[in-house]
Amino acid sequence: MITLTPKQRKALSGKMRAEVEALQSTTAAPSETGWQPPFIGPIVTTHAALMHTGKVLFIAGSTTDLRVFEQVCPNPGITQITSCPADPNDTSICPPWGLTDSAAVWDPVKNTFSRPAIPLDNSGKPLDLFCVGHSFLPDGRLLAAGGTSGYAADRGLSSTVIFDPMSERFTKVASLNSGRWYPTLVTLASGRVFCASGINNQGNDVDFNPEIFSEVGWTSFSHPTSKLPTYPQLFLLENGSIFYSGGSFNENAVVKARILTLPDSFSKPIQEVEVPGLYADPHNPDPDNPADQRNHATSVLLPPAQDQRVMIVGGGNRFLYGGSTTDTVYIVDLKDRHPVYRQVQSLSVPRMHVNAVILPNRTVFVCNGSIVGEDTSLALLRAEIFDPATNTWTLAEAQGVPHGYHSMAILLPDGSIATGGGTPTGSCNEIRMQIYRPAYMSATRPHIQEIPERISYGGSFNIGTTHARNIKWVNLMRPTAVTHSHDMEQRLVDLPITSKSGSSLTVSVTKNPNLAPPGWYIVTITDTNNIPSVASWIQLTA
Ligand SMILES: [Cu+2]
Repeated sequence: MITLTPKQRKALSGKMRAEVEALQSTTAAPSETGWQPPFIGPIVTTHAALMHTGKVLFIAGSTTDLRVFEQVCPNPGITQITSCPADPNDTSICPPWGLTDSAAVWDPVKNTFSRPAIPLDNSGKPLDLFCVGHSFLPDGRLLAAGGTSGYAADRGLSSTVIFDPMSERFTKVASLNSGRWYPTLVTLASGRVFCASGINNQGNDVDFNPEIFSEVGWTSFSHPTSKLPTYPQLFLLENGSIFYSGGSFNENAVVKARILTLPDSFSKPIQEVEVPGLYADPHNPDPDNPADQRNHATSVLLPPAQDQRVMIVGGGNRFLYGGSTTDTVYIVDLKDRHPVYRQVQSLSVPRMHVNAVILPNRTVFVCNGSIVGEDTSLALLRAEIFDPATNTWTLAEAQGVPHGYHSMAILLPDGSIATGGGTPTGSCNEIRMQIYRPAYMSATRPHIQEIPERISYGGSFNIGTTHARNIKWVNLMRPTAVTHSHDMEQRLVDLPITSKSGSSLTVSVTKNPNLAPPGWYIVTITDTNNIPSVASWIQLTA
């Protein structure tokens, strides 16, 4: 962990000032690569999910109870490229009206927004979808469970909604058995969805009895897990177990990283095995030590998913707003008989409220966050790119907009990354967004000319491409569903190439739905220069 002196902090922000000012300038033009000029998004993008229509669902809900203020953060010199409705009287989707209590659908190609209606609660008010958990169902609809029922104590909603990307509508389905504020959802091999943690209806404790969503609604396990923190960073493993990486929302002084194995019946206990190596003092994790707390660290199943390596990056101590942070990075190989976290190269600076995005060239892009809690003056940090083949980081350019607590970053089908969100110290809503275009976007890219719409487990299929001879990887990538530094969905599964001709590749699909749960994916091909194609959508079914 690095502790910065005030002088170091000043030097750090000074070093990047020119770069950031250039980025924020009204005269900044879009460029082929790097961060693009900021633009105004539709709402504060606390939650984001890439749908198989190519559009992105954003959910704000009340987002930290700022609804009465609708306060927008200062945004110097931004380029406003939001499309507003043709009818000048219709301001419903144009900021600064209605930034919260809402959701929005963004078309990243046209840069237009629409606003889906939120289902109502029993008293006729829109459900507050702030702090739901979300993951995809096999048909591509997004399941979103829990949320906010009040702030007097932070109380969890039990309602569950489904967003259909085709009709772009929410519908209400069977509620959870418990209120859950800050739960994590994991889509399982069966297409059912596991839900853990979240603060209950009374706001007095986390509900530690996980539930599973199926065709009959939610069913609870009768035995509790250990006291998993809120928004536990969970990953489905190839054997069907679930890994808790140690990353979470807010305070976690009790429960260390572990593997949870679900029983074959709801009445049996969930088995838990601790994964050591992450804590300075394994017997006594320190709530004031960011390296022990990992508050708003980010965790990622490194590409390809077949390697079963999870990386945890940065994070803070128990304080959201002013918390000290760590630059340390650890990786665990979950194929080992007795997996242990091992330290790898650190970030260039400590940071929390970070996001990690798997790129189609099999690197991981890390951005957002601040060196201290939600301090925006220490938030205009360089992005950093991790190469899992060498376990090393490369620095990218600094961001022009601070995105701290309640921010997001997602991969778009063209290979760029969209960032947005943030509610610095609860004082305003950051509605600027920014796109990062990795270096590969200016290269000559391979193209997918032909690909099936649907594939199944254990089969093989052909991809038509004139670049077939130069393709080294075919990637099956699950689209993102991210909030609070944790993407509950993204993973990159290798599709091994079994044969090549001049104009086509044949690849095989894993037999194991734990490795790639049923649902919609994007497929990309990467050439021998590490240049990936634009993505094509495909549905993986049983
Ligand atoms: Cu939050």
